Amino acid sequence: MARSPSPRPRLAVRLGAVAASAALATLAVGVGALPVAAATKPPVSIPGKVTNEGVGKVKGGAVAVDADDFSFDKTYLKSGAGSVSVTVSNTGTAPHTFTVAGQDIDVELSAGAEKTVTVAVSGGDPVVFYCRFHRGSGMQGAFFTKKGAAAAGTRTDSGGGSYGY
Ligand SMILES: [Cu+2]
Repeated sequence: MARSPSPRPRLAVRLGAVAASAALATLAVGVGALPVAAATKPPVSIPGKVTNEGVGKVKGGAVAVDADDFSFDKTYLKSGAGSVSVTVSNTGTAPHTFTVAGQDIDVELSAGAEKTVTVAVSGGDPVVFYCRFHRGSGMQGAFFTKKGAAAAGTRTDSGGGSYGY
């Protein structure tokens, strides 16, 4: 690469530093003024911790979901009842799974991999999907047809441990 000699390198550096600190100041003001949690409220409840990356929509019976480190984007997917073709892309660096209990869906994706599965969405309870490796850190989400519904699995069966009733 040819490096063009700048007549005033020091000035350029100084201007850059000023611009950067101005940008940082603007960012700080923005963060202080806006409550982050107001962005997306979970439309349905599912058991356990959920890292909420927002609400998406199934269009024409299909949707794309990113499996990232360590959440699904989007996390909640509004859908009509029926079969949904879900293309899952691992955009993270860790391996992830896309798993739906009770539907025999459990695909593993290495970093950069993409797989398509078909999920059956009913008009009733939300259909929960999760990553087997990182569910405990909030890597799960759900398809839903109605806001305000609660997943059947809201009972305490997700941890795999004994609660000793
Ligand atoms: Cu994962």
